Amino acid sequence: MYGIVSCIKHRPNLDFYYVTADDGNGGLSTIELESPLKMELGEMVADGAAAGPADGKNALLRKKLIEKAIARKIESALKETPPASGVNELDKLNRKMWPEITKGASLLLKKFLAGAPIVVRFHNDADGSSGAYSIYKGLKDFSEGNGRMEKRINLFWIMNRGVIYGKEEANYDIMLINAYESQEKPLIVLIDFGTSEKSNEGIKSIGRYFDILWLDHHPMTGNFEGKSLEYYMNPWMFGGSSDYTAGLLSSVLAKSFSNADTTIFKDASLIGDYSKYANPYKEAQDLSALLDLITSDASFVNSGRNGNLTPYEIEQLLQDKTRSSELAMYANVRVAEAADEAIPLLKENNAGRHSIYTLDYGNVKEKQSRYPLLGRFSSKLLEKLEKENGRGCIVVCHVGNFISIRASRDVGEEAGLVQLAGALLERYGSRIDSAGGHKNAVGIKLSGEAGKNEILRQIVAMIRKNLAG
Ligand SMILES: [Mn+2]
Repeated sequence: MYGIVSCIKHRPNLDFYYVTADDGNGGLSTIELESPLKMELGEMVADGAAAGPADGKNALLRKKLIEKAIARKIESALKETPPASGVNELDKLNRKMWPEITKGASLLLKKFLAGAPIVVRFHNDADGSSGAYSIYKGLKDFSEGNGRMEKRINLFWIMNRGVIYGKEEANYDIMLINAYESQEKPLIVLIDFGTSEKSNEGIKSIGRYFDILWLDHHPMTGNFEGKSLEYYMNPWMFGGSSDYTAGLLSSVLAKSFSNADTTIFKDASLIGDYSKYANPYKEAQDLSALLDLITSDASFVNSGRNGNLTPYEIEQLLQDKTRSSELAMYANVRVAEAADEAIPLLKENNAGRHSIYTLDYGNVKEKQSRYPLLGRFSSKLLEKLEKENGRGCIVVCHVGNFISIRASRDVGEEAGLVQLAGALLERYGSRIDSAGGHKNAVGIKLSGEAGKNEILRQIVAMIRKNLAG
């Protein structure tokens, strides 16, 4: 067996190496080793020791052989057809997206096998975390018998608070991979990130350092530059909609190269995002509530160490059946209580056949916990009002710098929520950090609380106008 040094982590005393090794029989593995000997990228390694220089004709030949072995391994892993979903519309979409999905999967596997640094960033909600977990399960299944996937030090999972990939996020990710030298360009996977123009700067600054695999399902509006990336995929490009969640997309991608069972995560993502494809059964509902809780406030899982959440931690939590069902129950109860408390505090505005309810969430929220986050709470409140009133409506909740708008399924389009986000940005651009979402859900982050009331009044006025027209 021989391999080549494909990635190096430089450390003060002992460098850390990834070696992509070919056993000559079509078997391929990515081995990690520490060595006091200085090795170079592309250097040949046999039995754990340097076995030849990295330069010259031989090195090139070896590199080609390994590349071929990687390509062979990917080809044999990729499935011919998408997994059957049981829903006609989804099967159709999956078939249309399949070439893009398998192209994305090939890229992911190539980086993974070549030991390149990989950063997976996901939105902190049930959808985003389901997506990240599905990718994790897929890679774990794929690397079965190939050891240590969980401990791989150059595979980073980062929960992202929000749906913007800005300069700050970009700088952080560049810093993460700075200690590495890699034959393959590092990869970043972005899951459930939205299509804000505010991400353009982040995209621009990582282009030199990363290949980008972007899995999303938000409507593609404005001058978002991510959509022209080579590995950008979004059901909207294939006649689908936001109902096809990022968690579902990631799950299909994971299944394109593995036998990982990600079904319940896919289902939790559909429930979490109120997709029309959601199939609400108890286990998936509980998982969705649980993910929502721990992505809002990771201290439920990791005692607040750093506020990050990784698939390893999710996996560990789910193995503890008692703890995870307790937490799911707590999440459900806490959200229901908050919605109950909110009802008497609502202000109602009439808009034709519908009502627009506004709420200062600061009067409801527990100060000591992040849970429930404003967006999730707004969805629950909407659900409760729909049930109580027996008809659709709109809720506008706000706390601090954040405003969250939710519209019932049959009202959102008419209320013009997606266009509303754009109009607000145009009008109050300097006072808004971000605004965007789906036709039934919009989130707005203001740069400060000053002027919030004016913007709230404007939101209500615009929605009323749309509903009257
Ligand atoms: Mn989503």
